[in-house]
Amino acid sequence: MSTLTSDHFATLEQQGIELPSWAFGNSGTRFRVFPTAGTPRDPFEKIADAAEVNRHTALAPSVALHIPWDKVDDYAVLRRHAEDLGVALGTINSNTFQDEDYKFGALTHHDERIRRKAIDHHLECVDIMDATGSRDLKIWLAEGSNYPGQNDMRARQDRLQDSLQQIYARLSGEQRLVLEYKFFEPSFYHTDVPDWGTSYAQVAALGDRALVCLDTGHHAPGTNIEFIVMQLLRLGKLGSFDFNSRFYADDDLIVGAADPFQLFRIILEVIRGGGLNNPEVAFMLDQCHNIEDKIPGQIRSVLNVQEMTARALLVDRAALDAAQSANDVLAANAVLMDAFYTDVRPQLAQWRESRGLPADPMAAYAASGYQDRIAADRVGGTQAGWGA
Ligand code: PSV
Ligand code: MN
Repeated sequence: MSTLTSDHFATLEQQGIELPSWAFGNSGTRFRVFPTAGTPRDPFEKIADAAEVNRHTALAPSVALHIPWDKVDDYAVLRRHAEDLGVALGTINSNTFQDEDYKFGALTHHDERIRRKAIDHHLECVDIMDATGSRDLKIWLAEGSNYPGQNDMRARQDRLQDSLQQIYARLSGEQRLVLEYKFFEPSFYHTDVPDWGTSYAQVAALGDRALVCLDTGHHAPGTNIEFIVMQLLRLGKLGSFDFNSRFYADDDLIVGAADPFQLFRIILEVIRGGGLNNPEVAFMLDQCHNIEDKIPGQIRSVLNVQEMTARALLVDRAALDAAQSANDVLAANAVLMDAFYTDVRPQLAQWRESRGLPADPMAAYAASGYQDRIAADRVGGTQAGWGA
């Protein structure tokens, strides 16, 4: 049975996972959005909830914003509010999927007025990054077509590159652009950025500060995601993760819930490729909590990432190398499985306590009374959700 060492704990102590502001708002499927008592009404309340996750875990030092959902009059005030609560404002996500004008595309649109509008939205996002101190602009595009012949796919790639160049040119200093891919939805015939190869080709043509964002829910069933992780790290182009779980499509469920072994394998490749606790590779969640409580949902998520990181750190690299060199297939596989099957939870609980954190953050949150307080306090107003 493997045991976590002080070196492992030193590595785990550095881990930070960015939370999505939208995880704290109401969400649902196209069938129903279920409201929850205490749901934030504005970005200030979303950040307060995110800070609560960090308070119980010390794992979530920053919060990603989505524009226009998280628009405020004064971003300096929002930034101070976050900092007062012990968290930072993180990635700025653009949104070109909820405006009437973008029905047939945004950054790829053949209508120059609409494409200009979409580019300008991204330039506004960079203005916001300047005010929030955010490093990354994350772009996910809901663009594509539903029917063969509907669009000139080639011309759209060219317009996309031109649009991205204009956005990239606006970045300054340490700022970066990360381009997320997704194989389908909302378009079903073709998607303009469907896979890591397309994202890579688009960002490689921009420059060093343009990278790929890998959302774990955005692949066809059976895809070997850890291979993509390996390849992007090898190419120096893995900018960030959107972590979540999927059973069927872009389910946005809790990371590590559907397939903990897949999360373990992904993190193993992150470690192998030098991406763990590497500021160049941002760990973020991109989840929605439709039926479960949102703050505990986020606590569970960051704990799952921590737990699988701990298990991946336990892989005996020397034994693995030896088994691989000897073509000992079963021994090599056994090295991985030994680490994966190690229950690290008791050790992690003890370690948390030694750092003044709750041994069981889920229980500590439940006992904290925070949920009852926000349910009592946040009365009136409009609860945040998709589009608000
Ligand atoms: C698209 O499905 C996506 O993964 C993108 O990251 C969006 O910004 C996010 O979900 C919205 O929930
Ligand atoms: Mn995503």
